[in-house]
Amino acid sequence: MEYSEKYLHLGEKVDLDANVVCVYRVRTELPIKAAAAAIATEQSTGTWTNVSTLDENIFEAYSGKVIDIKGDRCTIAFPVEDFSLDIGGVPQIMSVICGNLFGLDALQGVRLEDCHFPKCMIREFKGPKFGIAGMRKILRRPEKPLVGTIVKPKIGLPPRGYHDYIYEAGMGGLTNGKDDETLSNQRFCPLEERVVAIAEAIDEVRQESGHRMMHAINVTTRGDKVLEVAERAQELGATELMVDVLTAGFAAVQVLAEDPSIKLPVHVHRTFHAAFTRDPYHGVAWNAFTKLIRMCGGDAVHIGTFGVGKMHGDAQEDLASQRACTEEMGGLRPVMSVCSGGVHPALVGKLVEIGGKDIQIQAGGGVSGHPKGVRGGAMALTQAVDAASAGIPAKKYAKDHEELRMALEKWGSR
Ligand code: RUB
Repeated sequence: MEYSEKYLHLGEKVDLDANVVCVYRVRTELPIKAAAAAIATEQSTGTWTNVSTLDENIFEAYSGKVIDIKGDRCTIAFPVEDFSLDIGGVPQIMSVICGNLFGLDALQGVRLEDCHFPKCMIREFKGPKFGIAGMRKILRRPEKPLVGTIVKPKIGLPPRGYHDYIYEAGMGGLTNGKDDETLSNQRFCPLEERVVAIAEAIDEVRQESGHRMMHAINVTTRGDKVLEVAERAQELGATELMVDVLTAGFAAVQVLAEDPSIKLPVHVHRTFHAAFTRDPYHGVAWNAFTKLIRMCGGDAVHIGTFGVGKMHGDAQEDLASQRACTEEMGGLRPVMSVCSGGVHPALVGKLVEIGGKDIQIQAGGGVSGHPKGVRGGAMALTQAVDAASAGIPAKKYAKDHEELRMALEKWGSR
């Protein structure tokens, strides 16, 4: 293989308004400069050998440039002209910044750790319609973390079961409910009937207690159908939509966020992500994809539980994803970070301590596994969030909050 030194521009200043800048962690037996040049080459103007058709003008205008190397990390700038947003969009961005490079035989591992997009590209995306502020407004919950549940069991309940679960959850104080990622339109729970049942439950909660709630209906499906399914769900009373972004594709989020017919927040689940986020030496860090989801218009995005829940995770990585949700990004609205996976009331204090109040804390088993059922579990989780928001340790708050006390007794030592 012939890696051209021409792709090395170490120390050169790069125009952040005219380049997509990516950081890769590389594991290789090659000299790191050669490995970095190999990535820049493969992802822009080159291939494994010099080609007679690459003239200087093309090289100058479109080649990726290695601008920094620190330890096993290299930074590569790709000119905006390498990207095609009208036709291409996020799939084309991915083909450049996280495409063939993963398969290069000369690298034992490579991981996209972060990426920066110039304003001129971000401007081409609308971003979230609601985001943190919009969701808080709908729910009349200006400050405290949103507190939600994933209906369990994951599959099997009929529509009436969803009604009863969400009614109990709402009466227990939860602001959010959601379908699980494997639930769709199975025979035991047709989507349309589920939407209606859940809408009824949310209305009943509001009429009886004044409490507002939303529930994300999983509309993940083949690309040419997602808008149709979402429109139907909305028509029947859905209050929020959910998409599994990695199995459906980024375009599924984007169409729901950008199509004027859809007037609901979009909850973005990330089932499948650990196949490429878990290995620290190979794959993609979630914060990089979080930026793309924000550009596509996700209103709430799973970011993990800062290492405290059931899913493998790391506080620093999840904080980086949370920053990707909220940091200034070409004027796009900040996105709600969703902390989910093995969450229960005893973990809430830690989640708020690490992630602050702009998070959606949600629990499936940590609600419906409560000794007093869904309502008791919802009350316990709500009490835990109230305690953490007021800076009161859960154990202290539990002294005069029975549901929280029972939850801590069941799960507190885990
Ligand atoms: C939650 C659950 C969610 C995961 C996804 O159920 O199974 O799908 O949170 O994890 P429970 P992530 O609360 O019973 O564990 O957000 O890391 O993708």
